[in-house]
Amino acid sequence: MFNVLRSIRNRFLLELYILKFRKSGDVHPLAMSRLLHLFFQRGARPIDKIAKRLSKPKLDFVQTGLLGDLNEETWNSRIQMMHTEGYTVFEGILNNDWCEKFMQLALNTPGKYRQMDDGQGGSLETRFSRENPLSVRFDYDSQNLINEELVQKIIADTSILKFAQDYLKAAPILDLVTMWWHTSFSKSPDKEAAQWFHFDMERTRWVKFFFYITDVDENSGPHIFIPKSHSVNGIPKDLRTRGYVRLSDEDVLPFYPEDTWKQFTGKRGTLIVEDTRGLHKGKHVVKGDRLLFQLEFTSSEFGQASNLGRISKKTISSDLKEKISKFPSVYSLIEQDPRVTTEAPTHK
Ligand SMILES: O=C(O)CCC(=O)C(=O)O
Ligand SMILES: [Fe+2]
Repeated sequence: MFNVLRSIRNRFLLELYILKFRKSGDVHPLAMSRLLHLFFQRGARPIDKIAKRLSKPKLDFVQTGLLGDLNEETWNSRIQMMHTEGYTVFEGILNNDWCEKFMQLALNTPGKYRQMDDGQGGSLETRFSRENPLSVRFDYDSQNLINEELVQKIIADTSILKFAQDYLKAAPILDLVTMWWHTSFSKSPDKEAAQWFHFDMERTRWVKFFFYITDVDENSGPHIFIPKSHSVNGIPKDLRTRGYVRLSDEDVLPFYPEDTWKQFTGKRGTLIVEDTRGLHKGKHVVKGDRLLFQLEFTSSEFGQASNLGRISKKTISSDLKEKISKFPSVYSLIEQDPRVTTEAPTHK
């Protein structure tokens, strides 16, 4: 009885937050935890309904750029695969030159070692050392990435924007630009480093683009996804009711045997597009390391607060400037200096 009342209260408050968001664009700080509660109780169906209510009409993107070679049939079958399986993989999306440039960027840009489950690691801003890493994970801040020409080329790429849009069935909003290393520092998988199974649930609907910048084999920490686990009843209630926690392989095995898991080994330049509402993790690195660049697009800012940082007037490329003026809502989570948009970005 108490649980029923709690669920009704949660649903009611969530509805209030949604109304306020639609009116003012303000996201309540508890929006994400209310969404999570709804998901734990009822699965993804009601979340999808909210996503549909919050989504904005599609934008007119030209399909040229990194994914531009795909013909219509292949494009549609890839979008279809996203819907049925929850992922799709493209090889050779970034050429060697781009991967080299990303590598130089990673070695020259400061970031932070992440504190691990045992409390080790964690650092002030520093450079990453491939020879002597100090933790199992090293993260870069989006503020430092979005001012780079290379990154600006990718976030201005309309084939990527169109792919996100076609999957989301709504205008996309860029809400994550990140890059990180996984290393062999630890002997066992680390929860903090997302090396245990989990689902993401910070918004109502989103899609992630993972770009491998190093060659990834089965020892260097391939990304792992469980196909179809993104679907409306893909995460069984038994697992959902544990909350927003990391799950061990043993927790997951009764529902999804290991031979159903998809392990993505691949050359540098490989792109994995994935709906991380499904179960996923980065495999523990046994040998070597893995550098990954990632973008996320969402159909609504409702959920976890997000700010990608500021692009300075000095560093913005003319291409990105043009895209921001043409599609301000896609870049509404980036601050510009000064504003290059002609109209205020929408926040809904
Ligand atoms: O590092 C990985 O492969 C997992 C990353 C992850 O959980 C995420 O990006 O949501
Ligand atoms: Fe994740």
